[in-house]
Amino acid sequence: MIEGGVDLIQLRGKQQSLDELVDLASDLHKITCRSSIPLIVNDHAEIARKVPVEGVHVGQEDDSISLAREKTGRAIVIGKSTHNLTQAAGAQHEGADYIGFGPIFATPTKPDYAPIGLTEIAPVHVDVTMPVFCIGGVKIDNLEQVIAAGARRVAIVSGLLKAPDIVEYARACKKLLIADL
Ligand code: 3NM
Repeated sequence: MIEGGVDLIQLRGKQQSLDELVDLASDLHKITCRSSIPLIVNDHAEIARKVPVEGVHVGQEDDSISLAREKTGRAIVIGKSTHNLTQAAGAQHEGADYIGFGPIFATPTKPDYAPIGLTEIAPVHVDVTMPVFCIGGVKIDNLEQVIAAGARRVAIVSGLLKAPDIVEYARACKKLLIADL
């Protein structure tokens, strides 16, 4: 992914224990820091006390931004998942550094959430000033559509992980995103 040009990486391991995630974060950080790619850990702010990750990501049901900041004990990027315009504005008010916004399309990676579609992508960029990462079912095949709807940044999970050639897939996605800047 790094070779293909991703700008940051999030470690998301819903099935892993905290100890396993600490070990994974530590191993991953040795790789990401060589390329100055920020590593963000999902859900567990306390990992940031043990591993020098650059950020923590929380969901709507997880710690508040301020509690997550407190748990890390240091200056760090904190992002939040949001699923509608109200939550996006709320995350900005709460002091998030960036938001995830989605799921844009239905996705088996997050099966319990109804897709929000493309229509709120442009409005969310008007409502909030921090970076917005559109997420959920985003793939190389629909990326141009997502960009045309107003997205500047995307987070891709299964598209990348299932790609026959991850480097080329990341590179192709990056090319489409950069072309639109
Ligand atoms: N969060 P894929 S959608 C982890 O909407 C995650 O907050 C979402 O995976 C949200 O690229 C999602 O495989 C899954 O669809 C993204």
